[in-house]
Amino acid sequence: MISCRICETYIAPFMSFGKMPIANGFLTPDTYDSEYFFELAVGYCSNCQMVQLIEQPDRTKMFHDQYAYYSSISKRMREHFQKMVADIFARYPVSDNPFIVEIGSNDGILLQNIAQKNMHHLGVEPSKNVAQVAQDKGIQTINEFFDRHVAQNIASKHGQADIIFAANVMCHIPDIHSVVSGIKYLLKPKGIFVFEDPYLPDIIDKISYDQIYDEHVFYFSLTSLSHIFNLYDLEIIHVIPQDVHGGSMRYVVAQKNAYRLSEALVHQKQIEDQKKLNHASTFEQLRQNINGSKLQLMALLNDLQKQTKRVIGYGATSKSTTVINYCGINSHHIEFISDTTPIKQGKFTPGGHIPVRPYQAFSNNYPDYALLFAWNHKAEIMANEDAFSNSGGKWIVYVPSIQIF
Ligand code: DWN
Ligand code: SAH
Repeated sequence: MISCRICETYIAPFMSFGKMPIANGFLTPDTYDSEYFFELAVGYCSNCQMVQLIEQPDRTKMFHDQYAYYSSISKRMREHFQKMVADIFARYPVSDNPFIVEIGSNDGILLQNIAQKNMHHLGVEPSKNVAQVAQDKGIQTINEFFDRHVAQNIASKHGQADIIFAANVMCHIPDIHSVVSGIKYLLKPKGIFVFEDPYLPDIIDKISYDQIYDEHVFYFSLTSLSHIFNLYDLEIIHVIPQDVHGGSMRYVVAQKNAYRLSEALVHQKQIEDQKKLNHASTFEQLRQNINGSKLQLMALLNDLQKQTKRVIGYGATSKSTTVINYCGINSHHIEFISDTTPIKQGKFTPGGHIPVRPYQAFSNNYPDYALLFAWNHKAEIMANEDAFSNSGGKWIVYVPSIQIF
């Protein structure tokens, strides 16, 4: 049992995935002995409905100077953030000399679209190596974990912000009270806070349980988020569903009563109310579905192993750490995982210790099957991989169900 990070109600886990390593903790054999593990388990709060990890490793174990996720690796995501910035500026015109902040700015994938306009901006990014990439592009970035204290420092140095962006980072920060109170402080009276994160109903519907790993301490819904913003006199004024990262929601937040609430928001709330996100049966069903997905995937991989088929993994994602360790996938099932990120190449996956190799290891010697761990980038990857399919190669996906194509 833990107490809810939002409202302190007691929470029991509805599912445990067993011992799990750090999702982005790619390693070399000399450090296998000191590899860190924790129990990956999730629960939901019966009061405020926030779904959350029972235990999360210390943030310095996850975000440091060797952080393995470089956002700009995906062309599709670069285009996504370019369009996001354009859409937000079109819908919410800013004053003459605006100040734009981004929390979790990584390698500058989003802020580069602001810096190009010569606008006053600031990224807040604790992982030094990715922050450095942004700084090298001329993007103003401070190497800090955002919280209330950092927000106050930013406001005293730069003034309040017109827009605060945050993509795939709000769900990473356990002290959400400090973050939301910092946002309240930093935002101008008519400013907006725009953020997006994986959406709980998508995870439930698609059984995309691999979104559950150390970095993701929260699994948001409109209902659970409304509760926390309300405590700080902020409100969600608009939502726009996104098809990136397997189903995300973009939320626009403002000071209470500063803007009219959108029809899309009212509509989404109605949809969510039918999802029974406060029922134990919803999460018991999810637990059973996750277990079923594991059994089917392992039956397939064991069968292919018996047939001595060559199988490789495609994309050494954070998500794959949950699948590999929960299902018990090892280097007998999967020869190696192909990944385009230099920092991951030549290393071994967390826990499962499957080799990670450059893309050429795949393209120079096509396997019989490729297990698509980067299933959220399926459209982008399929557009590039005709030659593999034409060679007779087959894809395996496991979200929303186990399929071979
Ligand atoms: O929330 C988070 C999201 C935004 O990014 C973070 N906590 C960590 C990370 O999660 P992830 O690692 O699951 O993200 P991706 O975007 O699914 O990772 C894709 C991986 O696949 C990268 O390592 C790059 C690789 N890749 C590849 O080898 N070939 C990707 C593409 C598109 C490709 O063509
Ligand atoms: N926004 C990018 C990166 C998402 S990965 C994208 O959508 O692609 C999550 C990022 O949040 C990492 O770069 C990590 O270092 C950063 N992060 C983690 N905790 C943070 C905190 N407290 N404040 C700011 N950034 C944080």
